[in-house]
Amino acid sequence: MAIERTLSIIKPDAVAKNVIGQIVSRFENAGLKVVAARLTQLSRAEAEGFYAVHAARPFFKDLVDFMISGPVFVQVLEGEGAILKNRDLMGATDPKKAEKGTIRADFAESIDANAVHGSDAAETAAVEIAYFFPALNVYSR
Ligand code: IDP
Repeated sequence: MAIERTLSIIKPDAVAKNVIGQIVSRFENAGLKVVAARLTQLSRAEAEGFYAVHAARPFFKDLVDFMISGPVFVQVLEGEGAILKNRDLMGATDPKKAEKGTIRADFAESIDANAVHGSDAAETAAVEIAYFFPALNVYSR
């Protein structure tokens, strides 16, 4: 399988719970490397831009309000099949439906506050990584 990069966000609910390290450990234990990372407070415009694909959805305003409710930890993960591996580690969007042992099953409360974001395909990963990290801030090894 090819070495890929994917964008991961630890959302405000998980940052507030002080579980950044526990979540990053799961990625590292699964063979993914953190090659860029930043704790940041998104502006409304940044959150709206990031989730622009969902702009017409009924939950868009709540999603943006939630994403700017506190700091988020944005990171680029690199490894074999990183995009799908990250999605598997995350679990389903709705934590009630997420498989046992996944990040969302263990750390998320609801479909709104669901602990993590992960790119869903190679094309979106490229766009999302570029959105948060200029190439010079990515450290492969
Ligand atoms: P994903 O994060 O699992 O890729 P998406 O369908 O891309 O899921 O949705 C983006 C985010 O929007 C979700 O993580 C969740 O926080 C929020 N969301 C998705 N569907 C709903 C919903 O039906 N109600 C409320 N929030 C939702």
